[in-house]
Parts: sequence; C-alpha cells; structure tokens
Amino acid sequence: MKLLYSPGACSVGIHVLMEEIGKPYEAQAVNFREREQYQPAFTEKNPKSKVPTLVRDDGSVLTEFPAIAFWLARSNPEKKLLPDDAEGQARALEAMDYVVATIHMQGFTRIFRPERFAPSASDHDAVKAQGREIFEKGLALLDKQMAGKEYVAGAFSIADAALFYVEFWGSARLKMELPPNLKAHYQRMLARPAVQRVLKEEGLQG
Ligand SMILES: N[C@@H](CCC(=O)N[C@@H](CS)C(=O)NCC(=O)O)C(=O)O
Repeated sequence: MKLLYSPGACSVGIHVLMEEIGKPYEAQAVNFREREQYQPAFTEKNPKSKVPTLVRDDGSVLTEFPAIAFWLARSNPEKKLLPDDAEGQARALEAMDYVVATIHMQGFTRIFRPERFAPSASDHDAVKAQGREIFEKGLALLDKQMAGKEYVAGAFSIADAALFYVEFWGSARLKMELPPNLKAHYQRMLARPAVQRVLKEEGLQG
C-alpha cells in the first residue's frame, strides 16, 4: 500500500495508524508548496487533491480520513483499532467526525486558508478569528469528554489518531496551551513508538 501524505498535514494521523499496524507500506510525501496535489500525477489517483490518500495493494484508492481509518481498523482486526461494541464504535466515530468535519475543516482551515472562506483580504482577520474560536471550542468540548480517560474510546483507537493531529496543530503550529486532559492525551500519544517514528519520518517536532 502507499500512503500519500504531506508533512504535518492531517495525514499524519493516518501515518500513525499505518505505523501502529506495522505492516509494510510506502509513505510518499506530496509537496504542497509545489502544488503537487493539483498536478496530474496526483489527481489521477485522487481528483479531490487532498491527503491522506491511500493507494491499496489492488490499485484502488481510498480517500477521506474517517473512511481510511475505519477501513484500516476493519481490515486489521487483530490490531484492535476500534472497540468491539456498537456503543464504543459509535463514540470513536463520533469523536473522529467532530475532529475532521468541525475542528479541522471549519476551524483550522479558516485560520490557515481564510481565502477559501472570504475572497476579500479585508475579511481575512475576521475569518481567522472565527476559525480560532471554532478550533478552541472544539478542543474544549473534547477535553471535557476526555476527563478521567486515557484514550477516546477506552483503549487506543482510530479516534486517538484523529485527535492527535489537531492536538499537534494546536500545540506545534498554533503554539497554544492545550486544555489539561488533551495535553495529557497528547503526551501519551507522543510517547507511543509509532508516533515517534512518524514525527521523525515527516521531519516534525511534537
Ligand atoms: N475531508 C478530508 C480533508 C483532507 C484535507 O483537507 N487535507 C488537506 C491537508 S490537512 C489537504 O490535502 N489540502 C490540500 C489542498 O486543499 O490543497 C479528509 O477527511 O481526508
């Protein structure tokens, strides 16, 4: 399999899952500065121009973080990346969807790509401020849910890989103080060998 990723992008969460699974795969960096995601070599695989993109062994391509994470968990059941029970699975998916669809797409994207929300440069500061509010509110909400827990849905699951990437963005990119339960979760994630290998390979510091 081949994971197309960009260093420090949301794909870092899927990269962590690939390392947790521990089966052979190739990780190929996509250079956003060179806009490689819009060039034919990439768009013929994923016309959405987004990472993570997973090219599977049969050549088929899977996109969208939650779908890739879910498929990886279901196709490697021995790794126990999803709880067994319906309630646990639903909670893991609930948290993962909130991270990707709200904290990332509605919050973080406004901060780093305000032009995608408002064409006029004079509006960009307001868009960024709104993004920061959504991002912080999202983290605060998940912080409450993490009280007394080591991982999102009991044991480590795909939801933790999603939470990890927004914690990474908050801490390393936005230089913000994470709320206490997320800070502890982030430290727990940074201590995992799979996470350490990924940060090294992507040239990042947690
Ligand atoms: N909904 C997508 C979001 C993926 C996404 O936004 N990826 C960003 C990096 S964090 C990207 O590839 N951006 C490239 C671009 O928009 O040009 C998912 O869940 O995978």
